[in-house]
Amino acid sequence: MKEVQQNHTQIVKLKNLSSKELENNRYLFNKNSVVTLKRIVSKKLIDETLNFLEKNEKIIIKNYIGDKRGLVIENIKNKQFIKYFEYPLAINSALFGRFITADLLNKCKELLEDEVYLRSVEIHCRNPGGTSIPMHQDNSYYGLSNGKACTIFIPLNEKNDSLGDLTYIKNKIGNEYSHDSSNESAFSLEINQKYRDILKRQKKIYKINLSDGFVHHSHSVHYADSVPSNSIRTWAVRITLFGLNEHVKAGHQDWYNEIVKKNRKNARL
Ligand SMILES: O=C(O)CCC(=O)C(=O)O
Ligand SMILES: [Fe+2]
Repeated sequence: MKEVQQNHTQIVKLKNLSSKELENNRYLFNKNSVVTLKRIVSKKLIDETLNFLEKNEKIIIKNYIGDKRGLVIENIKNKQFIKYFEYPLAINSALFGRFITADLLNKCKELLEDEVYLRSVEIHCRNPGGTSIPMHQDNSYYGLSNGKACTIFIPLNEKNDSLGDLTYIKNKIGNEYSHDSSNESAFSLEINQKYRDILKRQKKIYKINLSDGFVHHSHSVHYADSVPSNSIRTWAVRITLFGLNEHVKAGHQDWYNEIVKKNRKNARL
C-alpha cells in the first residue's frame, strides 16, 4: 500500500515537471520560432552516423550526382563535398531511422499544437571554404497556409556555433517576411534586402551540447555565412515534420516555379 502511494506521488511530480518544461518551450517557440531540445540523440548514434557518412560520402556522390534535387555538392579545391543529401533514409534506414523517435515526434507535436507527419530527412554539411545560406524562412519554400511545420536540426559535431554555421534570428511565429529570388547555390529565395540588415541585429546564439538539437518553426528566420577555409567541417541531420492539417496556399506553386526558373541552374525543384 505504502509503495503504491509513493509511485503515485512520483508520477504526479514528473508530470508537473514536464508540463512546466513544455509550457516554457511553447512560450519560447512562439516568441523566437526556435527552441533547443536536450539529449534527443545518443552520442553513440552520432558517432555511428559520422563514421557512416565519412566512409560513404564518395559512394553517395557517385550514385546521386545526376539528381540535382536530392544531392547538392560543393567543389572546393578540386574536391567534391556533400552540402545537402535528401535520401539518407533510403540508403540506411536502420541508422537514420533511429533519429525519428516517438519522443521527438511527441515533443514537436506539442510545440506545433497539431498532429504531425514526417516530410523529410536530410543530411546537411557546412564545408570549410563553402558557400553561404541566404537569410530565409522555410515557409517561403513550403507555402503552407498556416506554416505549421517544424524542422529538427541535429548537429553531429561539438563545434556548431562558429562563423559559417546555422544562425537563428529571433522572430515571432506568425510573422512572415516577403522573399525575393536569390542566386545562392540551392537556395532560390531570401528575405527582402530592406529587412535583412535590421534582422541581423536580432541574431541569437544558442549554446547547445552534442546530442542536443534545435527545433525551428517554418517562420523561423535563419541564415549561415560562408564558411572560413580554416574551419572544421560540420555535419547535421535535418528532419522536417508537417502539420497533418496543413495545405499549400493557392497560387504558391506557380509563383515558386517562376522563382525557380530565374535560378534554374542552382535550385532544387
Ligand atoms: O544547411 C543548413 O545549415 C541550414 C539549412 C536550413 O536553412 C534549414 O535547415 O532550414
Ligand atoms: Fe531553412
